[in-house]
Amino acid sequence: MRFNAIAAVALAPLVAGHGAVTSYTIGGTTYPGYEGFSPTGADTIQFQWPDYNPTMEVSDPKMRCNGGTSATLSAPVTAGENITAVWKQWTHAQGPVMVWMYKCDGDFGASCEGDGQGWFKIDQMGLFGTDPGSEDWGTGIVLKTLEWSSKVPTNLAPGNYLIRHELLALHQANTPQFYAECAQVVVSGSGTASPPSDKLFSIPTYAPQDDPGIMVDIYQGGLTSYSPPGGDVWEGFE
Ligand SMILES: *[C@@H]1O[C@H](CO)[C@@H](O)[C@H](O)[C@H]1NC(C)=O
Ligand SMILES: [Cu+2]
Repeated sequence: MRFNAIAAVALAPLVAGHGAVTSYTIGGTTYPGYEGFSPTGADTIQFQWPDYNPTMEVSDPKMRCNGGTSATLSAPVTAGENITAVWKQWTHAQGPVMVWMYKCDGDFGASCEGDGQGWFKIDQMGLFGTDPGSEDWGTGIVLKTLEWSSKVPTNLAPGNYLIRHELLALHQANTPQFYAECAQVVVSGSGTASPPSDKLFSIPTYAPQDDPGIMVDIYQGGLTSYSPPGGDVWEGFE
């Protein structure tokens, strides 16, 4: 949202309108995400976070999982299967969708909060048309369909992983808004692959704040192509 005087009148409902991943579907089974303002301690696969406010700085600790650090549940997924994130509502149609994973050292919990340079992209979509003022963006698809489906790399090594869905809203010039949530999944399969170090990033601060994919005015300067911050997807074959 633009926090101008008119919007401020209706601030609370607008902020709630940003939405979050409220459930995940894997292999025909639905797992609970987090709806915000739920009673604390709800059983979810998603890290529970404190508020719906956008994260504005790529270095903000809330970048990682919107301030959440743990969940009581996890969902099983076989490498090569898709994970579909479902939003109850979403507001903005300009900006990329980025989906990241992180391999835990062992168990979920305090030792698996996403520390260090361990995050890799499994899926992303930025601008797929030529008019950045249009809804031809990954987040434009989320606006219309309220879901995003991503394939877990077929040869990804089994283990406990976090999956992080990140919507970067770019509708306001040079004022990026990040919305990210993390969930716990247990990957099975016979894969042995792990991403090479050039595909691994730390979150927060996977890119500088002045990255052209972050600090951008999509309405000026004849922008016709766009690269999401944080590099390419790891296809899973290395
Ligand atoms: C699975 O995810 C990929 C992206 O990783 C997507 O292209 C494909 O459409 C998805 N399949 C289904 C059935 O949703
Ligand atoms: Cu907004």
